[in-house]
Amino acid sequence: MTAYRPLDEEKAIQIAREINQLFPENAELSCREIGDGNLNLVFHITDAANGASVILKQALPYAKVVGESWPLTLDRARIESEKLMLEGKLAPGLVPVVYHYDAQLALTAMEDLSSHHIMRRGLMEGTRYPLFSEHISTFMANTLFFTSDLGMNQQDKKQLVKAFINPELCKITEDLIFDDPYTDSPNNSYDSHLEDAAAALRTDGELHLEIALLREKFLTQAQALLHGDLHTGSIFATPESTKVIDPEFAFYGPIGFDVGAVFANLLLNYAGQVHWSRDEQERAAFRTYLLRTIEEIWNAFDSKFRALWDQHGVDRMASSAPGYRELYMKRLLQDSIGFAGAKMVRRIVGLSHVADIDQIPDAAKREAAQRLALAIGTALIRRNRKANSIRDLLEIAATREDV
Ligand code: SR1
Ligand code: MG
Repeated sequence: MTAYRPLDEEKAIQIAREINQLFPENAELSCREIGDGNLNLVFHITDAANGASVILKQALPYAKVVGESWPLTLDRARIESEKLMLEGKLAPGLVPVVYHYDAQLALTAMEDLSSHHIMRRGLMEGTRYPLFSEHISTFMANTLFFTSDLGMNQQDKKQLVKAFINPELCKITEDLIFDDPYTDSPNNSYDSHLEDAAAALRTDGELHLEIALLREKFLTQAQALLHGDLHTGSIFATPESTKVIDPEFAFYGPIGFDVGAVFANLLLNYAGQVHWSRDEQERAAFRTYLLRTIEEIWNAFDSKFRALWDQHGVDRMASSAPGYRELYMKRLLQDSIGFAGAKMVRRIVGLSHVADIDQIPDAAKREAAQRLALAIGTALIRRNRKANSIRDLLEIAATREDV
């Protein structure tokens, strides 16, 4: 049995050679560590002779973004590889293929997606993804419906809940999204020009009530097996293709948390367009594109989820009780809007930000983007339980002004 050790590039090549049939026996392999996320090592291994390549992703026993003082379970590598394989069955073509999982090394070998770009980067460069709403709505409808009590055997579901218990990574979310931004936490991090806005978050009782209710949902509602961290940095895309990666935060939680993550990250890019667009005309056009994408995602998700319910629903009461489905879908929308708001706020004042905003070099423009993101985020949180339609979210975004 191989004991756990963090790999370097040389050892990663050795491991890749041992994986059945990935490369010819005497292949000359080269390797680069390319991980730019918060938690893991990622090795890109290539065989220049035939263009074959693979990604090896290894969990570190601590959060890389903070250092060894923040220990973190290696079990997240198992969760990630099992979730990727399940997603591959439920949403074929929308996730990388897993070739191999090594429990001792906390390592997953998977399809290299170098032909794609991280969607967050693409949006920052002004790339449009015309098929994204179609793809991500299918990904979410299929993975969420078929792991919920609506779409799978309810005893088997309880076994899945057990297999995907993920307390340490859930705790990160509980702290970083549903607590720290609303208190004077040492985890928080924000530019000093935002001190007034950060202070206001700490004393806003109305906001705290909504966050407490969203937090309760996150803590208690085992509605479906979530991706758990579905931001645009967890999505590889081209205009024709979408691949969702990085489900190490997977656990049984409220469906709106995944849907809201997608909305939040499109809206964070919307706020960042104060810098990323060349002029006002381009900014208005790109923002319109982003809002249209959100609307398309919700509408497609809503109709695909309902269609799956019609064709594959397993819960007699849920399918027959008058008004139940309308109420269920309305609550999903409201949750998605609330979670989207909470996710926007954490990316401005909490630990771990987004490049769409943080990489704006001009301080005045960065501040404008941050304030716009906070204005949209807090308004979404306030509106969530009162929302009736995706147009509530669109109206909130479109009527908040750049400052
Ligand atoms: C300490 S981990 C910080 C963040 O990175 C991940 O992508 C999650 O979003 C988490 O909250
Ligand atoms: Mg991640």
